[in-house]
Amino acid sequence: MISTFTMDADWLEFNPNPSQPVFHLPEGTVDAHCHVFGPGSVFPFAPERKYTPCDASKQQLFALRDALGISRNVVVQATCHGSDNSAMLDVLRSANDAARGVATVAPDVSQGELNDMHACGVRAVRFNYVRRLVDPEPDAYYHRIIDKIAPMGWHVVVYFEAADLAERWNFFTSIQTPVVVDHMGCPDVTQAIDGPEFGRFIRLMGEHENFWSKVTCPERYSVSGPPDFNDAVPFAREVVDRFPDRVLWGTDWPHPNLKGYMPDDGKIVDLIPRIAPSAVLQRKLLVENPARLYWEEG
Ligand code: 0GY
Repeated sequence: MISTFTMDADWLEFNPNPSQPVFHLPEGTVDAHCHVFGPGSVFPFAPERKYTPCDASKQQLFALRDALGISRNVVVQATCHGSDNSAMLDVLRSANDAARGVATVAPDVSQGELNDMHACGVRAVRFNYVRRLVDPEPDAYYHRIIDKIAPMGWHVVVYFEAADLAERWNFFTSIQTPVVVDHMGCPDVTQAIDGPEFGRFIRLMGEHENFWSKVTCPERYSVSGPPDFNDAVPFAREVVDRFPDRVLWGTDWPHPNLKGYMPDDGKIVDLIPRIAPSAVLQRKLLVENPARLYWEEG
């Protein structure tokens, strides 16, 4: 039976015709944060999802990759697919080693399932604490998952809102694997960059060398808005300046749950020189760091 889904009435579809970026991405650039949605007729969305998106297929992801000059992708399991990773794994199988995956799994996932995912290119699990997307679980739930994935050399990706970091601090800092923080901890960019909230995130990164940060989504957190996102870009630059060997960049395509504004992915690429101003920083952010975390074994 073919499932059909109707996207949410206020869903903003991704821009199908991104502009050609002015900034030339270095050879080997990794888009370390992107998703696929369905297509729902092939990979049905999860019954427990909190949003129903438009379809965003692997073919469309690969077309964006090639149009922007990106070499490889890290595909993050989207919450609208719950813990059914089929759509994400299908991308990995089609990408011929040019994609890695971040899965969502439950504690009862079997070793056989994990091994199959590893063979496809999965190297991490995501723990999501954003309540408009999921209902977070108690720490014990995530500990059971860590016990299974850590011996495989996988790491943990965490998505949380800045105001929740204090509450999660003890659990996060107990994790022994690398921990990648999505979207630089979702800063409230109306607060001072040297204020207590972003300061807590900087302290997390500074005191715990197993923590990495994606400097993704200035467009998501900006209040001043397009085209320059002048309030949010300095937060990304601060993280790159302080922790150049533990930062990752990504498009966040197809930009789930944005309201009011859908970015042009070519313009997202053009923010990079403002986030990482030198060629050395750009190579670390775009090429060397993601290659080390996602493609090197052992
Ligand atoms: C993102 C952000 C969002 C959604 C998801 O998995 C997801 O549903 O990650 C969001 O709505 O903030 O990382 O793309």
